Amino acid sequence: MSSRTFTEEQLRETVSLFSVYGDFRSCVPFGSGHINDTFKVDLSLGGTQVSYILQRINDSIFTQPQRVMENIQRVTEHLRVKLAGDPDATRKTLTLVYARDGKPCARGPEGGWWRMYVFIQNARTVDVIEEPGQAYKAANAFARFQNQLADMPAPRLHETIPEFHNTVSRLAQLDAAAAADVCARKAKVAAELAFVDARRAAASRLVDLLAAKELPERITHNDTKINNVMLDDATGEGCAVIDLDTVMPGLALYDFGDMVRTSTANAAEDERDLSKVYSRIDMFEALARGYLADARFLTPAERAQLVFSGRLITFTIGVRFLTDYLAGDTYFRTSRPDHNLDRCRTQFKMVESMEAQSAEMERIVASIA
Ligand code: ADP
Ligand code: GN1
Ligand code: MG
Repeated sequence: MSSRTFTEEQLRETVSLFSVYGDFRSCVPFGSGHINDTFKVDLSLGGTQVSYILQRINDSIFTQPQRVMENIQRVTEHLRVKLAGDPDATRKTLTLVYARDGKPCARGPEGGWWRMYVFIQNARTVDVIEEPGQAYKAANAFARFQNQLADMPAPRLHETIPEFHNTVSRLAQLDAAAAADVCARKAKVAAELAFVDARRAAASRLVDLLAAKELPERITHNDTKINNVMLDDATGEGCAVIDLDTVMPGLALYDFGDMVRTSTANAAEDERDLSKVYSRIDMFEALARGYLADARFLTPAERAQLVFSGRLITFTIGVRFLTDYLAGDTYFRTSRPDHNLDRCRTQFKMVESMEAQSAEMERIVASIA
């Protein structure tokens, strides 16, 4: 998927659908997410600048945006109650800005579904981790998030994308894309397909343990990449966990695994020089310490799969990039030819790096009380 473009008039009209006040100053693309169209909106109110995040929900991926918004409303409200009395509450969770008709999202002039959040000031996201302290703090924030959601009242949250992390289903999607080979790219990815074939046997481990009730279902974030947590400019602490589209029932292990994938990576997800791509053990140690400091709810069965979950999620996301490459780049936003193939290759290089370090990673997890 390449980026959509919107006219300034469309963006101004979209902003005016929400309950915000002030003179329009600007609305510019923001962040580096692969899924939604994200903008920073600046308004001037009595001489003060007020800022918001405006997002067009990707409704080819989230085919029922209302269900996504129902989940997000329930989750942000639950977090707001948990943070009651905290003077920093609006920086510690996303705050939805409702549309003028009272709904949590609005239909824009071009027909898409849009939502708005208060812009979290004095904090930033990073695409590649910079130092181990950041890994500790990010993991700590995601563990706190899982803790805060542990007692969400019924009903069960909607599954906004069914079988999202199910590696077995993801492999079936890859096989279908390879068989169809709509862009005649299969020959070019023979090495990547062989890499996948050599690892199929382990694909069902977590889904089997879940089906056997040996692993518990929890409310999880499901997209814990490092740029989905805001880090405070002053303290570096993880303040708000963002990108709540896939908060739904899942495995805590998938969240930990995706942190290992992104927070231990030495290079960007789309780095072309694979000699720069590997998983850093110092980052892994900091991440595991930060996560386990707060994720005290983990059962022994979950702890036993922490290291494996890093490899599994990295493999699965590599499989998803490869599938999208074969299918003609319809899912993830791309900005150059072969972008998804480059991303697939970094993931598989990360898997190899984690395989080589798995004994050391297990030793680290075992050493943490
Ligand atoms: P995507 O699903 O496309 O990844 P995100 O919700 O993660 O979209 O938003 C993209 C980027 O926008 C984030 O990585 C972050 O940098 C920025 N962002 C999102 N929400 C906020 C917010 N409330 N305040 C400040 N920045 C935000
Ligand atoms: C997408 O939305 P974003 O960019 O944070 C994707 C994740 C992938 C990630 C890979 C809804 O995350 O599952 O792990 O790209 N989100 C969705 O970078 O598919
Ligand atoms: Mg994101």
